[in-house]
Amino acid sequence: MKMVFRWYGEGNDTVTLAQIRQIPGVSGIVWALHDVPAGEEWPIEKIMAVKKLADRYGFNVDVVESVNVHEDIKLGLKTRELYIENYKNTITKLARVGVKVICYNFMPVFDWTRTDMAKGLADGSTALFYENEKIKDMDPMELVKQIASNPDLTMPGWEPERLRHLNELFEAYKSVTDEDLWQNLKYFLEQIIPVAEANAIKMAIHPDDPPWPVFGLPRIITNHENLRRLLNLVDSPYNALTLCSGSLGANAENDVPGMVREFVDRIAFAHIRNVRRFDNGDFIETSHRSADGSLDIVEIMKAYHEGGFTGYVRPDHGRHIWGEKCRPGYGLYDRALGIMYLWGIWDTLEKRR
Ligand code: DNO
Repeated sequence: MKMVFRWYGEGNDTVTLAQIRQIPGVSGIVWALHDVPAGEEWPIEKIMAVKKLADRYGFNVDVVESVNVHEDIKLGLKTRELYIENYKNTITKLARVGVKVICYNFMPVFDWTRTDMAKGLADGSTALFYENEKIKDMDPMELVKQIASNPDLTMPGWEPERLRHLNELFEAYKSVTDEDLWQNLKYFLEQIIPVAEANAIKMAIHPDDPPWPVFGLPRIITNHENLRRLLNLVDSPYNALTLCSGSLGANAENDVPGMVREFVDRIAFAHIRNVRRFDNGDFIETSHRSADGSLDIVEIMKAYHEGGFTGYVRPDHGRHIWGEKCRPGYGLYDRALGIMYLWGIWDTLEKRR
């Protein structure tokens, strides 16, 4: 496996490349042009600038997370043609700096959703939390207002640009069923996968987080059967997965090691994190350690190892520990601890081989 670390860019992240370089075994940064709105073509100069910076620290830029998909594509509107064209051009440009994997998602309107960015854990740290009842009763506009009024709450995927047209978007999605969303995803993939293939870039879809509908919006990348369906929409190794253990694992019915075993050849990118699930459907993100959460991270790593996984891995969200002020879930310390846990498991498995 190739270990990589998500980095939001200079001036946009509390973690520095100099710090990341001191985490053992990290070969690349997972990056994006966070200031380019979804649907627009990425400017080559900006892409080159990230590459130049990464080179200075000896990091590869193989994995991009994310090139966001414009809502018109998900909604299947006529205007999608322009945005698909832009997407294709971005893929081609990313190939010029050696990108190998593009992570994206197909969640309507919102990306990942939580109700509390800093819920206290018993050890005094804080972590991202999802409270089922709260979401059920919540007007999404309320959540958006909270986020807009508190810069510390910024979550990727909840960019102001995306949220500006929220009412219209909700209106537009009213008539979109799960099946429509599948059709729109198929249409998108049929157009972009040949371009990805020609550029040797794997398109790795991220599962929906949490893996169930929120605010009445459809969500389809949620379980084993649907991952299988996704891979069959376009049967190419370039139509691949970002298998996120924490997203899928929020639903106790999802057998994450089983998914890894079945799909390992089509997983381009592994997001690894643990979550503790509660009986009422709430969940909180924990340290990576198996004993701390509901997911057996050792078993998940074993499944990757047995499958001969050679793709990219990143520690996913971490807790906020040792007083660190950082983007929710994206501090330095707990993700670095997570990496050492993952390496510990992996190196032991390697030695036993
Ligand atoms: C959350 C991330 C997601 C992910 C997107 C992929 O921390 O895992 O925001 O980047 O869903 O497009």
